[in-house]
Amino acid sequence: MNHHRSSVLFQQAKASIPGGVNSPVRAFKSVGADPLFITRAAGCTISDEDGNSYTDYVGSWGPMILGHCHPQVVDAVKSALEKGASFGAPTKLEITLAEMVIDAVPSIEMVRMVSSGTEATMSAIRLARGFTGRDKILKFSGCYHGHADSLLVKAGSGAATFGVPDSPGVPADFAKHTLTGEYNSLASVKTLVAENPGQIACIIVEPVAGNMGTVPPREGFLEGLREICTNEGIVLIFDEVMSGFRVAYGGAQELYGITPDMTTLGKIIGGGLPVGAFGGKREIMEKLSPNGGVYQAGTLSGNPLAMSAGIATLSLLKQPGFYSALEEKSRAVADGISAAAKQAGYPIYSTRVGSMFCAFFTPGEVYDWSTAAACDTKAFSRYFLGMLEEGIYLAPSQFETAFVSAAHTDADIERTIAAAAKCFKALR
Ligand code: KE4
Repeated sequence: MNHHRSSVLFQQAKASIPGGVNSPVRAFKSVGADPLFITRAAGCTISDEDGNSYTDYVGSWGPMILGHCHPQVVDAVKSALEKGASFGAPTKLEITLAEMVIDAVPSIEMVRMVSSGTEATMSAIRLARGFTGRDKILKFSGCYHGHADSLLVKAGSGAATFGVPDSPGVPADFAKHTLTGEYNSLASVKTLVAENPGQIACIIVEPVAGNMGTVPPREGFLEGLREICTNEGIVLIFDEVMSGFRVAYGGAQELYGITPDMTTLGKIIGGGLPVGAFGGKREIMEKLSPNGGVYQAGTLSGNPLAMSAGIATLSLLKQPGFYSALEEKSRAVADGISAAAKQAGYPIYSTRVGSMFCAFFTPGEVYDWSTAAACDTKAFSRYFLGMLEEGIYLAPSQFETAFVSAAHTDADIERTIAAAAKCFKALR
């Protein structure tokens, strides 16, 4: 495929935009290629500046569960725009979406809208600290919760259980309040909690990890976190920015039957427009300004265009049979790719939760960051570029999740599996 125009645009973009992109993972750095510049998308098809079209499994990193340009979402945004793009004042639309979220996710008694997942997690953590009066937080290696300073932290080396910055610009004084456990390891959590008694405000976790590839929670992991948080007075935050309305209408907490104290949301609830949200128990949420003292704000929070897209999207997801139909498509494509790898004699470890799936380029089980990091990323890159040549658009990193939409047809899935078979054979 010819990508000339995209490459020319990428060079031009790099002169005015750092790295030529407005979010790093889009730069295709980890797969050693120039990114494609997209002109349009419809259904599960995305098209680039050179006139190439691809079957899309990125779906804007999760939001496009209906597929691109669903007519009811497009119409909802168009009619909202004709009434005004933004007022900076309350609207009925915000009540409608808030009530839909509360209806979908029973653990959420009140919810505040923001404009990104990062804002949602940053604000939820501040609220948990304000509610508990504690400073420390606990996250997990391999989980990503956006780019707020307290979350760009990695485990301190050796005995130091304090976090250390994972990015220049994050002061050590901020990082030291962030503890890092190992995903699927309750033992690591119990050790950190014992070492920091009465000091941890919250544990924030992706109930289905989607930012180290797709890593499901092992039996008992989420239940164990719930028990520890209940016993220790720690706020349990499920970061469902990716899994919310993705793995079930009520998110991973519905799928696994675990009730967090707070939930963060994003992606799908904006239907492709900028929306994040954080919500939870009334007694916690009431601590938020203007009622309580924990400050949080946003010029475009609850924006009428974004609310309209979210309302239209959730209305369609709520239709009977939506998730069961998506489950069948997702099973078909993930199992088909896994079978193609096996047939080619190429070892991968395949994971899937609902319409989130991943092929890990390793023969062993992947259940946390260290086992994910052992993957052959060079082989993944060759697979990614091979699939792109076959017209299949995957996330340009081994440590991301592939997403199936309602717009993927059986023909799209068959073409994807055939492309994977060809690419795995070429890797041998
Ligand atoms: P945003 O600030 O990007 O809207 O959301 C941050 C975030 C929070 N929590 C979870 C579980 C997330 O997956 C994300 C963002 N996901 C990445 C994809 N791995 C967004 C893609 C990007 O950074 O460009």
